[in-house]
Amino acid sequence: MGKEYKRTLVTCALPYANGPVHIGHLAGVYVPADIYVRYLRMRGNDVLFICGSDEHGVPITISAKKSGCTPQDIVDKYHKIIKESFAGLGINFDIYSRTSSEIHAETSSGFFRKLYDEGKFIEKESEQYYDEEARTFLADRYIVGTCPKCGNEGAYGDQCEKCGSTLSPDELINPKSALSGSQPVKKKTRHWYLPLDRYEPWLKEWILENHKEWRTNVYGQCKSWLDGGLQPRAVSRDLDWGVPVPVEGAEGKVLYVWFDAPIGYISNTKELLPSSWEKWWKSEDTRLVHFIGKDNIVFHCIVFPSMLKAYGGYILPDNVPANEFLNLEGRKISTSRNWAVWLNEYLKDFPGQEDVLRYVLCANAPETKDNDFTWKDFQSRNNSELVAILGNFVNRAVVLTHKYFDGRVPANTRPEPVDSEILGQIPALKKSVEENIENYKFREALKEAMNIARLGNKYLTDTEPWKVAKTDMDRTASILNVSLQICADLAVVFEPFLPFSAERLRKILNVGIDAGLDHRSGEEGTCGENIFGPGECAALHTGHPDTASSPILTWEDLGREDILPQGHRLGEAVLLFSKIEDSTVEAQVNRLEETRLANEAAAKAEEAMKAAPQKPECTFDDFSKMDIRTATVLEAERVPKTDKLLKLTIDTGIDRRTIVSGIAGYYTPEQMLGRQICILANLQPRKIRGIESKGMILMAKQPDGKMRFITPAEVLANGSEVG
Ligand code: B3M
Ligand code: ZN
Repeated sequence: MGKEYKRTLVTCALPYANGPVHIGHLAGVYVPADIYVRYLRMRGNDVLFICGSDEHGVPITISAKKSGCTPQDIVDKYHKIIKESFAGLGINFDIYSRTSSEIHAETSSGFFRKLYDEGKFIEKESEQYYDEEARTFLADRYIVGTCPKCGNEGAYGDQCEKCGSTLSPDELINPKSALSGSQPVKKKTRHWYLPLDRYEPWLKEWILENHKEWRTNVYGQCKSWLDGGLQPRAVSRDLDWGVPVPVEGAEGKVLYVWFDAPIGYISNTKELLPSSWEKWWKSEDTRLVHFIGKDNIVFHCIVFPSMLKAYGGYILPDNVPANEFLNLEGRKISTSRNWAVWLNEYLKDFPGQEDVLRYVLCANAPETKDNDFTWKDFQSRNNSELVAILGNFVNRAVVLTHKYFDGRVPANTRPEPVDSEILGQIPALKKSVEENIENYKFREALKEAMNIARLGNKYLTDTEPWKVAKTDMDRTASILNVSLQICADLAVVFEPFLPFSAERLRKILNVGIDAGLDHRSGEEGTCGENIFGPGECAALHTGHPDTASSPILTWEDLGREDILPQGHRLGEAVLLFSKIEDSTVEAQVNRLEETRLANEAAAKAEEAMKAAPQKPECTFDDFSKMDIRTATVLEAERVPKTDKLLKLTIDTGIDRRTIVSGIAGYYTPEQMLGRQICILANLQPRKIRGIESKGMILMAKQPDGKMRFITPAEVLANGSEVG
């Protein structure tokens, strides 16, 4: 693993607290990070695992406005949901705090103030859109208008979601405030900028020269940003939600969310280890690794490192293993369209099957390219890999040991060459698991771990101890002894990947594990504001077996041929995994189908809601030729042999006349009687189905296609001129 470090600090992207986490987040960031941390700890490393909710930013204020509550209500709700669901999936952060915390406000504003006092910012006045009705500056996302690229009238000031173009508010046609709907005006405002261009030479050396080992997608994105030339980046915003800018006269301004959020890693560490956090962030003996999704690369490889460099005294990330994106059933996961598998819902729908999701998300992790999650694949990996290989092997080995040897590990009385041939393959698989995890290749590492289970399963199938037992109990003893050693290997190797199943397997084998959580050199036993309370920590971290004499396994035991001593008593045989039925998966697929149909209907309705584009301009003279009057319907009847036409007799205030109108699909003759309407009185008369029609009734076509009358708000004199 290159340079020797005394400790490793692992951070995970702070999820926005305006929705639950979904499988895309898990596959991209949290499952690989948890595997990495669990593994490092089992290898005896001193590791700190930091995360928390990212609670600022415009999306949260928009969610609050939409829900008619405060941003604090939104983040309180989702911080709790996210934190509990991470714990539910065994993502064992040492702390999961939040950026609306007091300590974060102090830390991030103190960070800003130091850079401000040392003149590390550029101060610039610029013109921004201001909503005079709402009396607030408008963040880009709060400005809507017509996309100049595709004509989408619901484009935002920063992006058009229809054609994907990145926009600036000035590019929008007919910009409007999303808050009040009014036309925003340009107003001067002062902001602070981090001059990233000044750090370009240093970044080029630090990344492009010294971190060629970074993942291709990460290195490539950094290179294109650097080759493109960096610009000063705003670090403050005109918003009323966020960490206030700690400068006199900056009322109404907050730190830009991407300035304060990464500092959340530091404030969360301070919160957990008040007296020893600095060695984790300021000592060169610490290796810092950021786990993120690819959309966060620039912030973690360019912006945050430049901030740390500007501040001075902080370490920089040794690696940023960003994953690509996970799609769902062939479509991009979308929070706003509810096209996702939400972690909190999964845990409710699949109790006790946390590891199935961990397994599938790791096996399908988008490590080098976007990948796809399908419920069919979820089911088949569970049934044909976890159940049929890992679970089946363990169950057969244990059940047969209970059957023939009273549940105790038998002596290896009749070894044969095939035994050592099988066991001899495990050290190489162990090494491959280690190398792949240490190089952030978790998919490959999982496959190699699974190959140990495949080995065992094939060994049992080939040696058929249930048949051998009929004639040679000594050989049966050896076969089961070997099989149980492999089960013990699995109880160790799957701890990082499938901690729940590994724990269950250790219970079956009646062994413990040293998961290495006690190596942390922070405040001993401090769990801080973390996911597991102090009591739970011990259970999860070491999982002591029920008898003092039972072995406590360590990573180093993996690959040994005598992990379980002869005579060791096993626990009860229980199935590690259960089959997932078609009906279970169909229910999930149906839910997604309902979501898709609902999205389609919503998109259609939204499309329909959009007013038809304006007609070409007309002159005032054109308009003055039209004689629009109020009128009242006196009689109404259907026109025979048509289903669309009504024949109306109306009082126009000028005369009584007949108008034939195509509104029979929307109104009955009875509904028409006595109704006051507006008509175009001087439309040239024409014969419709043999009836002379003089004039036209003015109707408004609705988004649903129905026609509605333009009816005066109060009863007016017939013949009133409309102008
Ligand atoms: N809140 C997550 C995202 O962009 C963002 C990460 C912050 S990490 C400091 O989805
Ligand atoms: Zn567009």
